[in-house]
Amino acid sequence: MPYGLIENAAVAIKDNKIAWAGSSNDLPDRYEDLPKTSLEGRLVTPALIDCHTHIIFGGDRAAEFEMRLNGASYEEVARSGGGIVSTVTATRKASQKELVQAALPRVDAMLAEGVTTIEVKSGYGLDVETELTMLRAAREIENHRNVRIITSFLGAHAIPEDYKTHSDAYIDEICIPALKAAYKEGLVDAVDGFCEGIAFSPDQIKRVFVAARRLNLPVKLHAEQLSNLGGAKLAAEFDALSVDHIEYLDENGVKAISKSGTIAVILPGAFYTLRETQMPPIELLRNHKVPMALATDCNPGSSPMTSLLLAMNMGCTLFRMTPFEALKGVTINAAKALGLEDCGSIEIGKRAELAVWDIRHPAELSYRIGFNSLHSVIGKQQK
Ligand code: DI6
Ligand code: FE
Repeated sequence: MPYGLIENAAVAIKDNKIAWAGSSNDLPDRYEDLPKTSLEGRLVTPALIDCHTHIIFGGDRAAEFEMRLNGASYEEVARSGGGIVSTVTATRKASQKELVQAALPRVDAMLAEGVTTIEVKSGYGLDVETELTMLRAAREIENHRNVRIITSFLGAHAIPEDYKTHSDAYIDEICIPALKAAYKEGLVDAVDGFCEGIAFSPDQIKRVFVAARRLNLPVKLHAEQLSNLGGAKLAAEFDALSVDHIEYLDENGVKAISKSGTIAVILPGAFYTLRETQMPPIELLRNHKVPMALATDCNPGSSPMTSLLLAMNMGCTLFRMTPFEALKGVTINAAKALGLEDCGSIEIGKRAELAVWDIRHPAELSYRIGFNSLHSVIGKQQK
């Protein structure tokens, strides 16, 4: 049965872990004494995982969105202080507390759709102090909400104004020192980069990855989003957890990540916002058995989206992913993209984090547009 769907199922939970799952007729006697909750025939899935977000940032870019729709050119937007630079400026000005307060409503929107794990990147500081502040803010979210936060250091996200003409020096003087300082404080779960003509070259990313390897940290990469620089192949050489965006990934790149066991993270929110026309190579990924994940890419520029359910719908409608692939993309494959083995499926020993839905069939999660059928979330999340 696709989805491994079980009618009239029961799940036994002990010590916040799944102790047993199967048909309720087969529930072993030893669980009879546990307190019971009836879900009245509702559908249960693993709780959702958003494995790629930039949810911590200062300010917003609504004004520039409006400017562009009123006919302003990219240059005019940039000259009036718009674009990623404006987010960097606003993020540097914000305190840790302000960054957390600004992020919480976005976090709440995700939690309301059954998400219990969110990956959060740095990358709008681009100086040592602000990169650290962003990661501290990300970790602090766990003190305010019942959610598990996984961090990625993204110092190599964009070239700050004062390093425009010498981005190599940025890698040496800011990015790698910031990574080391963040690691020392326990703020880094993985190391990410943006490998692109408008950002960093494969050679520069490689230096960041070498630094990550020395610290024993896993890597992932924004690769092949706007062009094909061979970022995915480089990431595969470092056994990357994931390569993300990948609209311009070709078959050689797909082969490389299939060998390294790297997850392909599909981000339809950015594709949609940028009105991209190059589709990620879903069929090639399928043929080479590369597991696919789906995420919001929540960020103020290319994906101001907080709905993982909408990302599922877009993955299906824009990219022809199947609803089954979409659900795996926000559960088990999203867990793998974060290197997590204790969540993402309903299996004995995993964290008891379940989403309960007012639907009959799992395809309804991807089929609806802008409708939230979450009934409740079960299970206390533990870090
Ligand atoms: N790829 C993107 O689409 C965003 N970052 C990245 O690496 C853009 C971020 C922004 O415009 O604020
Ligand atoms: Fe991103």
